[in-house]
Amino acid sequence: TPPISPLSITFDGQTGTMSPEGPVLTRRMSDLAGLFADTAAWEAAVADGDPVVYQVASSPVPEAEGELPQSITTILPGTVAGEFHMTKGHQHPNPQGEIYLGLSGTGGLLLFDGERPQWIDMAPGVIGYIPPGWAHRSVNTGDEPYRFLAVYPGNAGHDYGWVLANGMGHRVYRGEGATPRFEPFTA
Ligand code: M6P
Ligand code: ZN
Repeated sequence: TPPISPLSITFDGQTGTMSPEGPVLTRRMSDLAGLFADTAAWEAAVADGDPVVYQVASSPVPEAEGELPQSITTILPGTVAGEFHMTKGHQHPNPQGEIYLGLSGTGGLLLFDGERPQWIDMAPGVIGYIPPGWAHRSVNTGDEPYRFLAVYPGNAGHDYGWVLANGMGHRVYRGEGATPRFEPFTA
C-alpha cells in the first residue's frame, strides 16, 4: 500500500460517521458466535432478525505499517440475557498500543492480559489507553448508542482467536442502577 497523503477528516461523534470515509463494517448478532454466556438467548436473538450489534466506520487511512488508522465504533444498546452488547474483542498479534476516545453514550473498555482483567469507564471526553499485550473489548453499558474513536498502529492486526481461547477475564452484565455487574470468566 502506498503511503497516504496528509488529510483532514471530519467526524460526527453523535452519528459515528467520518468524511472522507473508508470501509464500514457491520457486525450482527450472528457474527458474535461463542461470545455470550447464554447460548440459547444468543440463538434466539439470531433467529429473531439477527440484529446489528455494532458498526465500525473507518477513515481512508490504510492498515499498513507506519500508518495510524482511525475508526469510529457504534455499539447499539441492549443485552443478551442481561449481558451487555459488546465488540468481539481482539489481541494485537503485533503487540502495540491503541487509544480510544469516548464520543457519545456510556460504555467501558474491558482489558485482559491473560491474568488480570481491567475495566475503564468510558464516556465523552475520556481517553482509554490500551497498552501492548492487552486484549480489548468495548461494552455499551447504557441505553443509547455508545460511540468511540479508535487510533491504532496500522500493522497491529486483529487476533480474534486469542479471545475465544482465553476469554476476557470478566463478563459484563446489567446491574442495579447505572453500575454494571461483573462476573469472572475465563475460557
Ligand atoms: C475499534 C478498533 C478496531 C476494531 C473495532 C471493533 O474501532 O479497535 O480496530 O476492529 O473497534 O472491535 P473488534 O475488532 O474487536 O470487533
Ligand atoms: Zn485493537
